[in-house]
Amino acid sequence: MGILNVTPDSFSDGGAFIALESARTQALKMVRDGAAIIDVGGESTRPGASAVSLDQELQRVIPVIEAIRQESDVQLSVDTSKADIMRAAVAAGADLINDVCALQGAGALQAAADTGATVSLMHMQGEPRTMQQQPDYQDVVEDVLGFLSARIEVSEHAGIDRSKIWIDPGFGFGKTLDHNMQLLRGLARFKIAEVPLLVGISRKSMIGTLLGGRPVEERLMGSVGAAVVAVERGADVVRVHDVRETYEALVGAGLMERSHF
Ligand code: 7PM
Repeated sequence: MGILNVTPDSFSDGGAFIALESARTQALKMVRDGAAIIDVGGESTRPGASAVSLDQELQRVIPVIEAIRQESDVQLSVDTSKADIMRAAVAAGADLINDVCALQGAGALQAAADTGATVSLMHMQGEPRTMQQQPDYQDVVEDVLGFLSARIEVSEHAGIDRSKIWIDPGFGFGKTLDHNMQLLRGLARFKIAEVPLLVGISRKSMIGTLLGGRPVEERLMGSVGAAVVAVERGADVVRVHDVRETYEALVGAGLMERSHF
């Protein structure tokens, strides 16, 4: 899964057309590089980010989904927690709803169920603005697994078929480095029958910290290493910025079922 950020900080301030054109080009490159899914996000989930209005998020995300859908059969994912964005994105051609709030937002469960799309349920402790202040667990693997199991049940109860549910432990979302490493070591615990496991570690601060405080642009090899070990331990999908490098490493490790080359 290649990450496509369509927040304004991702593109030069050249107006709406240039932003759309740049997003489209970037998405199609990720497809050529081996991505099976493109995750389109218009609301920044980073700690301390300012909230994006519904209209802003719609204007950023929907044209990009439509433009990619016109030119490629790649699976499209929308990274959102808002019910209205979910409905509009699926109508525009999205196949997957990637919700870091696990459908706990207002109307999200019903919206996701109504669309018939696949959903990815992620664990987060707290909320983005404050989640890194005091992360606390009894046993991070069991606590996160318990949350995800409960959200699977709630989702099924709302009418989402189990075959359309993915889970994600949410690396970095209300977790210390130690919590993240326990999750990575214990990743195999998240293999729940028939539920695909998604993992996002790419360029995250856990990689920077492990490498002695590397800035985000120097986290490529650490991120690729984490992606390879995550797949070896059972991840079905890895959400990454560096598609080509990650894809090649997974092929080299013998972890890709079918090579794209
Ligand atoms: C700052 C902090 C910027 C965190 C960006 C992020 C995930 C996700 C994100 C994930 C799923 C990032 C994150 N992370 N969706 N969206 N899983 N399913 O590093 O781990 O991209 S945003």
